[in-house]
Amino acid sequence: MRLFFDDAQRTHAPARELHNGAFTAYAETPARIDAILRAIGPVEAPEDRGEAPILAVHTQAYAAFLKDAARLWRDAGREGDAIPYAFPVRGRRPLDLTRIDALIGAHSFDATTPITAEAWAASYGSAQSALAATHAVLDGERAAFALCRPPGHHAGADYCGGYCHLNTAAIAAQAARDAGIARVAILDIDYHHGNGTQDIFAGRGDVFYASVHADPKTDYPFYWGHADETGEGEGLGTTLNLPLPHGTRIEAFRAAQSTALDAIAAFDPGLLVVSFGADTWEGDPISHFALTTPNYAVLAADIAARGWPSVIVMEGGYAVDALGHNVASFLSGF
Ligand code: OKP
Ligand code: ZN
Repeated sequence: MRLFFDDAQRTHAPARELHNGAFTAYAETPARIDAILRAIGPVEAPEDRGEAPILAVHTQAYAAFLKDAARLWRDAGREGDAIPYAFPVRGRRPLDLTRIDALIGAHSFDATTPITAEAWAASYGSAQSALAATHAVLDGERAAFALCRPPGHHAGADYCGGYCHLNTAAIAAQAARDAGIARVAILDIDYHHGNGTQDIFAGRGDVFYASVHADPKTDYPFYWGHADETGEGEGLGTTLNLPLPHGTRIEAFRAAQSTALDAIAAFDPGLLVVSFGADTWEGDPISHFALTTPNYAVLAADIAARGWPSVIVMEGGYAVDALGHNVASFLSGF
């Protein structure tokens, strides 16, 4: 399997995040990259396909904000990473605001996603890795893996959150659409619901989004991922949410994934994007499922058995010592 990663993806390294009312060490560290690389072996650097495939998903204003935020933060006399504190909860409308605190709140849905000076370059590399894997599959590979970090599935068209800036799964899916694949499906098996991916495609009938995740009644991101969210307008019926309780083990997870795969099969996609998170592992420090390392090969084999050309993008997984083994197990199942 071809594997893609860009060294620029290492550079984004926030110092701290707001967690349960206190600043703690940022969980989504560059060390995650080395853990995965040690386990999966040599990777290819992606070709640079420019900003167009990113702007096919994200707004120009949001991209400009990601590039500018750290400089605006410094210009305001601040040190460290840019962090929002005010959010336009009651309706978002196009106000011409320029103060950093107004911009960052308008382009964020949480306070746990600091914007560093390197956030754009690292996320741009992550997006290019996803695009390289997508084009490898479009060119005939059965499956390809993008070591995306920062992750992507919480990022919407014009907002960041959940350690994510650019939605790599959405960028991959849209690139496949733009290459002529009529129907694309996204299977999200990270522990957390991929609210950004859902938002991006909720109103579209050409991209199916299915997610197996921790119940948002108990887990972040709380406001998305409930079972009654099934899409809107032309996209009605092409969103499927399968929330599961704390303590979920392989039997229940595998059954839910089968339900998602059956729904995707009925949609009959020409290409599958898998948002893979290893934060469903039993020892993950911020999550509460109980999958084991060998379980990932089983889940991947179930996906591969469906026969769709598949692009795998990395999402979460925060138990750094086990992360590489969990990713290697998953890829072995393909
Ligand atoms: C990103 B991905 C609250 C912790 C929540 C954000 C989690 C983002 C997960 N105390 N922090 O889906 O793995
Ligand atoms: Zn996650």
